[in-house]
Amino acid sequence: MTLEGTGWVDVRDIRLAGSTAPLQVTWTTKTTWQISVPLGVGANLITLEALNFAGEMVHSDSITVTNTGNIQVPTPAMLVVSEIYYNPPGSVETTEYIELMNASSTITLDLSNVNFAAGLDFTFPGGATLAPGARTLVVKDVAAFTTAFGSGKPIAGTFPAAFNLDNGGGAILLRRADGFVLHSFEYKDDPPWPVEADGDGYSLVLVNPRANPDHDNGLNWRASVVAGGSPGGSDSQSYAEWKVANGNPADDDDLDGDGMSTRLEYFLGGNPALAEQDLAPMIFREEDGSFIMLVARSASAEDVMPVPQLSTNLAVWGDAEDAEFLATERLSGSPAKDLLTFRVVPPPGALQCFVRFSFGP
Ligand SMILES: [Ca+2]
Ligand SMILES: [Ca+2]
Ligand SMILES: [Ca+2]
Ligand SMILES: [Ca+2]
Repeated sequence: MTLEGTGWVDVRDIRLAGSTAPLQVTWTTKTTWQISVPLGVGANLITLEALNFAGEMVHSDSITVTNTGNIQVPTPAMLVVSEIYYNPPGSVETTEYIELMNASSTITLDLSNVNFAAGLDFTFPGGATLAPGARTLVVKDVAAFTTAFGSGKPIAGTFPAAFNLDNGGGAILLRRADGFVLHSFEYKDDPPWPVEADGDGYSLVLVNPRANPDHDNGLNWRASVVAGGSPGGSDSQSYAEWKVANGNPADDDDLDGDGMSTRLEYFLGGNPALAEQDLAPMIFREEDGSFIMLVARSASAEDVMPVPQLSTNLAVWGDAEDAEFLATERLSGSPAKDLLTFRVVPPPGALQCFVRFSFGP
């Protein structure tokens, strides 16, 4: 929403109370200004503070605005960092990008003054919005990006001139205009994060972006399906789309008799019409009694996640809360899939212990 005001001579910056970052002010004449402020749904108490040239607060004023539309300020679950291309091949890394996604299916997000801070310094302009399901990009270099990925991508802006996404991993801090932290995490280039994104030309892609994934957990990231990733779009395939492409078998069918249901074939990267005995998860017992559990995950599958489970009696099963995610490794062949490795340690004093995977969302 745009607010207008007059006066306030000797005013250098205007900010929202509680924020240290100034708003973008448009001076329409010498004494009148316009600013765009983000709005949540319902009543919004907006307090503006004016700073003079010495950085001192010289004026403060409040107004209550009621937002009855379906545009609102982002929450961490709604606005996600969906893709990071931090290490393009070669020594010239001008095709780097970072992608944000509106994970909501109904709400348009107000990106006014949403900003990356620390390292990557970028602020979305006042009035910027992101439609439900849409994505937006901040890129290193528009010309190099367009040469690599084509034109027509939703580019919001560029990195600061000297900035590159660190090839050794780095901190990402995404904040709202009011200073609220949407996401603060560190992407990594070492296991269990996908190492294919570290120099093999793949991007990091957030898994299950609509499920409010913890951005700090490497299990919630994968390498892109193809090198270069999918800037501005998605490289995943919904279960419904995949089923249609595979003759629309029923969810629980096992037409090829390999022990994997239709839904499991989707998740594991299998073919529902081809018996693949090697699709089954593998479990080994180490000398110290811990279990090493391996399972494939289709790179393009969504809305499902492997969860190691544990039982001491085969009757009651629970998630193995302390399961350690060790590694992900891209397997050869098509479709693209990754082999995930976990370690599960039996509970102390357990006389016997059993493990399995569940594939819940
Ligand atoms: Ca880089
Ligand atoms: Ca993408
Ligand atoms: Ca099957
Ligand atoms: Ca199969």
